[in-house]
Amino acid sequence: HAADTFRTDLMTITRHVLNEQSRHPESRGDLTILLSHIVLGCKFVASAVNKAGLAKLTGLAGETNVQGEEQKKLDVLSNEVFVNALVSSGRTCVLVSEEDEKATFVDPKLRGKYCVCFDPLDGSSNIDCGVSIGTIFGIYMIKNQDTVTLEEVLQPGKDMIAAGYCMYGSSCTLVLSTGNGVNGFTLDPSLGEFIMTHPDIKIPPKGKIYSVNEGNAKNWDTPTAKYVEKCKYPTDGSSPKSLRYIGSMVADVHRTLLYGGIFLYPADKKSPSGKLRVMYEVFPMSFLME
Ligand code: P6P
Repeated sequence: HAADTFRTDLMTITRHVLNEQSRHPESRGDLTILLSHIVLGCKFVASAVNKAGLAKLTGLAGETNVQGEEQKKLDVLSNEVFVNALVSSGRTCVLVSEEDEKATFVDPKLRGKYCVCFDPLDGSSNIDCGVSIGTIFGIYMIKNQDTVTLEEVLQPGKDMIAAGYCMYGSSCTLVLSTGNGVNGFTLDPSLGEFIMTHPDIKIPPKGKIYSVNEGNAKNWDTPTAKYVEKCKYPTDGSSPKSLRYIGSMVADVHRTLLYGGIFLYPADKKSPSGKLRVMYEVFPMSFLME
């Protein structure tokens, strides 16, 4: 029984990433170092997100906090945390963040061979009501180390080498793939470690849930409207699907990955090219789903 109580062979994200690295003897461990910096960023943001509500109560998140410093909004803070973590890893050369108008070209002295596209805090409009939010990231290997240009972050999604998200919800869950399966890790705050809780995640082949913002129905094109109608009024005698829509992509995708079904944000009259951003929402989530 004691063995059950104190399991010490826990698989942590650090051990998992190192195991993955050992599958590539030629690897110098650059991706391992990069991922460890991203993991640290996630731990920091998890802590800040969990305190955000309380900070408001204690007046820390007003215009200025007790030290008279202007209290940063969570998405601004998260962006600074990830930019600093990625730059200081010494393994990146160009960064694209949802929070920044322009790409960040890393100082040549600190440059590495990876490009990272990320949304530091996706769904941040949901923060104040405590709905799950998350960080989404996608990683490319630079194609031309000598002249780093924007082209490096405009690579096709199929060239992405790793992607993941960290969901800040009832628990802090990090889902990661470096191209060899998808694994989920849950932060144990008492250890400060992400423990593998969802090994080798595979989306169930069939699902009973559809996830779409029905409020956009007026703007849908006919094929979309017909598809959603079929979810609600199946013509093959199957039971209608359930609608679950959180409005935070990380939470909607995470539920879909674990429970199955479909998450869709179709292009419509209001957003003719769709709403979700290709570089740091669609490509990373597609990488994980695929
Ligand atoms: P809507 C959040 O702002 C976001 O980018 C995604 O996280 C989410 O899936 C989507 O927008 C929600 O959009 O129009 O349904 O509120």
